[in-house]
Amino acid sequence: MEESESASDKPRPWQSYHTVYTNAKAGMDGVDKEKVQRVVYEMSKGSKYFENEERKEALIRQKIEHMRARAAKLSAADLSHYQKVADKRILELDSTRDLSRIWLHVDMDAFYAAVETLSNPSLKGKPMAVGSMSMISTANYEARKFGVRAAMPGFIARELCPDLIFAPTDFKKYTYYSDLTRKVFWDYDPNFMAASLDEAYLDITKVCEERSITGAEIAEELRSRVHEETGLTCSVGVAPNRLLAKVCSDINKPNGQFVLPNDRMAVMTFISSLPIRKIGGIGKVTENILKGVFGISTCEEMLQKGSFLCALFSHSSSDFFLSVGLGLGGTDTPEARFRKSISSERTFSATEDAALLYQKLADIAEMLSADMQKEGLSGRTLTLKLKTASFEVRTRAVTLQKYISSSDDILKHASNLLKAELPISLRLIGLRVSHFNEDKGGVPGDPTQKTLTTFFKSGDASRRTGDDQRSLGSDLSDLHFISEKETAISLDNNETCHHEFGDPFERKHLSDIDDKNCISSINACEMEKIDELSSNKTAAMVNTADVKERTTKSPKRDLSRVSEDDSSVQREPEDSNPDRLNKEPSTSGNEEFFSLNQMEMLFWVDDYKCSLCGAELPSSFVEERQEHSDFHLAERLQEEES
Ligand code: TTP
Ligand code: MG
Repeated sequence: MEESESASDKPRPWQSYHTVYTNAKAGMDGVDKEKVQRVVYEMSKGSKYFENEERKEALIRQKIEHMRARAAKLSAADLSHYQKVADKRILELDSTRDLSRIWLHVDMDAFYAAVETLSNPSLKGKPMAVGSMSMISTANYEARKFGVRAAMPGFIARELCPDLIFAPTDFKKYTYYSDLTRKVFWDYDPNFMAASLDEAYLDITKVCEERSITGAEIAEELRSRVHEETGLTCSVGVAPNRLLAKVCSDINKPNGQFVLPNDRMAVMTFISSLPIRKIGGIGKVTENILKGVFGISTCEEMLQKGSFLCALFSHSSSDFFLSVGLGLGGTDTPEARFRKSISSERTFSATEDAALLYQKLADIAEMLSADMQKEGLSGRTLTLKLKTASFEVRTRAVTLQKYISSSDDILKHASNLLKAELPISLRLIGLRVSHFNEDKGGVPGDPTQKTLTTFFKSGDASRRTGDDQRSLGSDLSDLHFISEKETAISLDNNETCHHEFGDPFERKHLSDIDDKNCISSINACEMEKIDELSSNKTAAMVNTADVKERTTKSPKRDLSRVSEDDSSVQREPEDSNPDRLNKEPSTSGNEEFFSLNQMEMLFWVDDYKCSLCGAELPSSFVEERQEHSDFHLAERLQEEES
């Protein structure tokens, strides 16, 4: 089945080429990692992705050396001082432990692939992936045995598994099944937090109490109800906080569950041997640095090396590391936030076929309209976003005299905007509606339960595939320890993000729910102003679809003004948007977790585009996003050091 690697003395450059594709996802335990590494190496050699990976590796090595040197300079007196600091902090953090809640994390198994198999049972038992030759969204467990996994380019996947069957993405179908699962979740926690189409966090404390039933029983019941309603299986983790619940849901995947009791001892035992990489927010850079400099590979070792962590990292970063060592995580239910815009967009292979572009526009208008109607929203400003074949990003906005929400209305105005740009070759079209009718929802100050629940039901739900991406959600993971500055992210209304979600432990360090929440709120404030960056840098690095592609930067064009009878059409001003990030001094200790200054700040615009460089990664590409923020972190560290 495999080519022999007989000549052991032959150079094996791929061995040091560590991509996300070699990181294990559920069902990939027995995978021949070296083969995957070699295939990925051979097939991506010379690409931008490859160059970037090499650069990252070099930066990480440099950082490790630098930190080792700093650690070596610590005197015995320094270390004894920092040991006291660490001991005190561990006690303080431990005293914040909340064991009163029971959190459940549910994650559908091979979600898109399972839905495709449901509608085409002949796929059962065969290795299959959803997506295309440029990118796959997920693979079933049969394909994973070959090393095929989500976010891998299809051409690499086919090389790994020649019999791989590709199923095209059918986003509508996934949304339909996702909605069915959410109806079940609703019964257990009406305020459940959807982290993506196939993932949610439920606070089951109340239902356990009311029914005098254990978390494990609820998990069993919920899984079988999801199966009854959808024909699909899911896996569940139950734990005293969200961070742990998420780790737990992966343990017995697929179609399994794992329960961590609400008991300090049990948590500490669980966490003691847990590899740090299992924690959302700890990506490759952090993992390599902690391992390379301090020899930390398990969560427990964070506590053992507390003195070094306190000596060499910022207060916020060391707090985060120590809290991981203690198995602390979010237990609160974040408050509702209200949207100020709603958007939908789609990425596709570049085309200049106008009919095709109009068809895409019509599809997006329909998706957007459906989302708006679900939430009872109507708005007056319609923004068209285009990304050209050369990665230039343009936005055109029209402010109408009446509020719209129907797909016909949206399409009519969007078509006018698009028409003015033709002929054009595009790879992305997006539509956003803002300037909502305040009587119809999305109104700050009108926190009805319905709105609240709707927000959590749909607001966090990222729609993600290689081809279809819609807004909301984000990830700032792994950037936390780069900043020592007491700065915070400020929203247009002078709120800071961290005021919204009071959990110091799951915030930016975790790529799961809290990031999504935070960014939902960022999105709510329309902090989306990255066109300039993206137009010039989108071609860069991580988008796996770009592995084979060579792109050229194109200068921004001077965008003309268009006008329309009942509306004004304008290029969105680049510097007058009040909804951007501002630097604000933070006001509480916990806010340090957000302490990233404006340039260091990374978030995912419209749920898929890196705010720093414009590279595209949908929210479900958790590890890839991790890698991506790692890259920026490394870049930043290099700057600091030079
Ligand atoms: P995941 O829950 O990460 O993956 P999965 O459900 O396919 O497999 P499992 O949970 O059993 O490990 O993602 C859910 C869906 O999101 C997935 O079916 C397809 C989509 N997705 C992408 O589009 N791109 C990605 O990179 C990932 C990871 C997922
Ligand atoms: Mg899943």
